[in-house]
Amino acid sequence: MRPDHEALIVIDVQNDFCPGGALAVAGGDEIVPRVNALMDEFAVKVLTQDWHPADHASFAANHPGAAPFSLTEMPYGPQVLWPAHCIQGTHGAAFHKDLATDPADLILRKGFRPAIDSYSAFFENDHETPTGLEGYLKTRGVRELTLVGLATDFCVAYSAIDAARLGFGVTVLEAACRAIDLDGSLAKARDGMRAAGARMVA
Ligand code: VGL
Ligand code: ZN
Repeated sequence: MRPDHEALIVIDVQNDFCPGGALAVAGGDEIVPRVNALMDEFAVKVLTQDWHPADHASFAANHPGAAPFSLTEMPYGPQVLWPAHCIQGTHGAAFHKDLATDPADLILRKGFRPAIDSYSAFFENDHETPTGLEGYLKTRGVRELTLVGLATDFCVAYSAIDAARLGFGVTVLEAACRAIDLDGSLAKARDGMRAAGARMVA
């Protein structure tokens, strides 16, 4: 068992990010057995859940004429417009049925404010509205994080970069992640995570 100052952070292992889902990540479901095994190893474990209202500003359908995967400008910067996904209370927003959720200490929901997206488990996409996860981990004495989940190039990367900036030691276990890879976003995200000081482990 890992010591109490280490936490496993499992990002968005939800139906909509798995094959058949609204924003399916290729092989998203393949990571579930590995993630479940990791849950047995860590004393502290947190699951995150992308959790959007139906009128969320990140959905292309809420921008007349906009195509899914196109870019728009939000008050906080550029934003990809996604197919509607992870709508609160729907099957798509639920965790993959084989993910072991019972062992989790905390399930952190994010992206619930209609006007702002939240890729990172720590800050919304304005990079200043906190989710509260920093306080949760630091008050529990956690200093080292292992990140796994979906998608490597969006929610995992934003979380890893924020965590490193907040002073956590960060390891990203790529074997237990899968990427969307939109226009080279995976290569860019890996460079960004490395530059922020995250340890990338195959
Ligand atoms: C995610 C796009 C939109 C993710 C969430 O979990 O990586 N990506 N919402
Ligand atoms: Zn989302």
